[in-house]
Amino acid sequence: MKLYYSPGACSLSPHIVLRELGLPFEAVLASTKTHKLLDGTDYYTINPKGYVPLLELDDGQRLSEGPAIVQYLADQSPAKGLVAAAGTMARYRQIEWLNFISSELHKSYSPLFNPAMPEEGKAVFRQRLRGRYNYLNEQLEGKSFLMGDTFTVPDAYLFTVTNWAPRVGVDITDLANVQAFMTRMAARPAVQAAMKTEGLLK
Ligand SMILES: N[C@@H](CCC(=O)N[C@@H](CS)C(=O)NCC(=O)O)C(=O)O
Repeated sequence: MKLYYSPGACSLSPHIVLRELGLPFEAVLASTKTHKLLDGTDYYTINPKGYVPLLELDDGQRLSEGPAIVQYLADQSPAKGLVAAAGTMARYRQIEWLNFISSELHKSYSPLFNPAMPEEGKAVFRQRLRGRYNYLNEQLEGKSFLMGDTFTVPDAYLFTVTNWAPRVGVDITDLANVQAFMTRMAARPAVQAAMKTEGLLK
């Protein structure tokens, strides 16, 4: 498999999942700034949406959208327990989290990276994010991960987007449960390996 990624972008989530699962893959840099691969290939010819992540399977099929990719990957190695079985309530809880992170967090961060967004607009999204993190902080009370004691795919996504907070002025340093979650995640060998590959850690 190939994972098209850009350093520190939301593609870090499936990157972490691939490493947690120990699946063989090639990480292919597709810069979100240039939309070009290192060999000059126009990334739009690979993914017409132009964004990462994109997973290319060994048979050439391509799968986009982070929440779909992480579920696909985790379903390849069900014994690892990174996603619950299809049809169970636990699976719907994981989808519920993935959708929350995608629509309520990820896409509220996106305008904060957009130089065309005026400061007043950014303030609205910072405030919205703060509200969502207050909720998350309550949800993480007494839990190590979103689903309880064990790491599952939404945790990789939550870690990935929350890592952006200090870069874009979202102050959540006082939210103890969120901070403990981030520290716990950052200590995982798979997270460190993914971050090293992306040049985010030495
Ligand atoms: N709906 C997509 C959104 C992916 C997305 O926003 N990717 C960003 C990086 S975090 C990107 O590649 N932006 C560059 C672009 O849109 O051209 C998903 O959930 O996978």
